[in-house]
Amino acid sequence: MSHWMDPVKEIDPDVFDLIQKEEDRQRDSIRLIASENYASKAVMQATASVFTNKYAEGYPGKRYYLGQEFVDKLENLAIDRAKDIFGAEHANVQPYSGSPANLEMYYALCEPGDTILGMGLPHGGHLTHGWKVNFSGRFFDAHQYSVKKETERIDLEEVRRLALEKRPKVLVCGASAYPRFIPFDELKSIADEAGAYLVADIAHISGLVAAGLHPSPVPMADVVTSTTHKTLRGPRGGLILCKKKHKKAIDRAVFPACQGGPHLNAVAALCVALKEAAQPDFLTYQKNVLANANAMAERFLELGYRLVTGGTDNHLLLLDLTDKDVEGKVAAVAMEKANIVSNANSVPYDTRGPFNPSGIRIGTPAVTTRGMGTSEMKQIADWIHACINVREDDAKLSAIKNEVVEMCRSFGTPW
Ligand code: DSN
Repeated sequence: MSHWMDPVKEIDPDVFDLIQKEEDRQRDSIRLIASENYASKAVMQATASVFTNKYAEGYPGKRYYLGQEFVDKLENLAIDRAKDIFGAEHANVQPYSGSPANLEMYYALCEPGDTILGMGLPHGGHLTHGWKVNFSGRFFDAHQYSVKKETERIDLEEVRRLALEKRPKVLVCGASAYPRFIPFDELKSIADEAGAYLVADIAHISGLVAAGLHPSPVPMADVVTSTTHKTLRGPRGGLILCKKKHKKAIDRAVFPACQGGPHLNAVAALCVALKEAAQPDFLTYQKNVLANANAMAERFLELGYRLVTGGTDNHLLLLDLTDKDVEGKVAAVAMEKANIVSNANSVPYDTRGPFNPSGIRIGTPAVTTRGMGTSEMKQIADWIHACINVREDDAKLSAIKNEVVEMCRSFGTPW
C-alpha cells in the first residue's frame, strides 16, 4: 500500500520506520499534552512544500536575495490573515517558535539588564517569562509573581505591589499551566500604573482567542506573542502581534537581530492554518475543546480528585495528586503504559520538586481534533483514575491500553 511518505521510505528506511511508528503512536494513543495538537494534512503538506528551499532574509518588498515574487505574496498573505483573525495592527509571522518570539519581544522593548516581571514557572508561567535558568532570567533583572495560595488565581495584588516597587519595563502575562482566563484588563491597568509595557504570551490559548472564546489581549497589550501549533492547530512556529508604534522595533528584533531567513515552509503552513481558523467549524472545534475540558474536570471532581482552582475556563486542567499518595511522574508513567499521554506538572505551592511534581497537566485540544466528545472525556477520566489505582500492575495497565487503542482506532486516522 502506498504511503504519503514513500519517498522517505525509498531514501531512508530508518527514518521512515520512525515516522511510521510515530504515526501509529499518535493514532493509537490519547494525547493529553495541553500544548500539542494534530495539524491538518493540508497544514502538514504546506510544511513539506518547496518553500523549504528558499531563503528570504528581510521583509516583503525588502529582501536581500532575489527570487522573492511568490515568497512576498505568501508572507503578506500570512500577515494579513493573522492581523484579520486577531484584530491586530501589525503581525510578524517569521518567529521560529514561541521562545524566539519572546526573545525578540524583549529585544524590541528592553535593554540588557532592564527589569521585567512575569509569572513564575512553578505557578504556571513559562521559562521565557523570567525564569532563572532561561535567557530571560539571566539577561534581565527578572521578578516573578505567583498565584494566590487560597484561590490559585493570579495574585493581582502581588503583581501590582511588585510592579510599583520594581518598575519593570515589561509586564509579561500568559501561561503554560494555568486553567483560568488571564485577566488582561486588570493587568493592563497595573502595567499603565507602573509605566510598563504589557506583553501577553497567548501560546496556549491563541486558538481560543482567535475564536473569541477567551478574552483577547490584542486591544490592550503592547505586544502579543504566540506559538502557532497549540490550540491554533498550525505548524510548529511563532507569531508576534503588536501595536503600530512597535512595528519597527519588533520587525528589526526578529530580523536581523535574532533570526536569519524565515522558515517559509512554516509560513506557508501558517497561512493554511489561519485560513482554517477563519472557517465556522473552527469555532465549533474550540467550543468543543472547552466543553471537553469541562466534562473531564467534572468527572475528576466526581471521582474525588482536587483540581487546581477547582476547575477550568480553558483547554486544560491541573490534577493535584498531593493528597493521593502518588507522585505526578509515577501517575504519568503508568498512564503512558495504557497509551494515555500527559505530563507531570508542578501545582502551585508544590511540596515536591520540579522533577517530581505533584500534578498532572491535561489538555483537550488534540483529542477534540480527533472528534472525541464529552462522553469520551468521562471515559478517559475513568481510565486515568484506573491507571493511577493499578499503577504497579503492568497486566492491568496493558488491559486498559487495549481498550484505549480500540477507542482511538474507532476515531480513524487523524490526518
Ligand atoms: N512546551 C510548552 C508547553 O508544554 O506548555 C511550552 O513551551
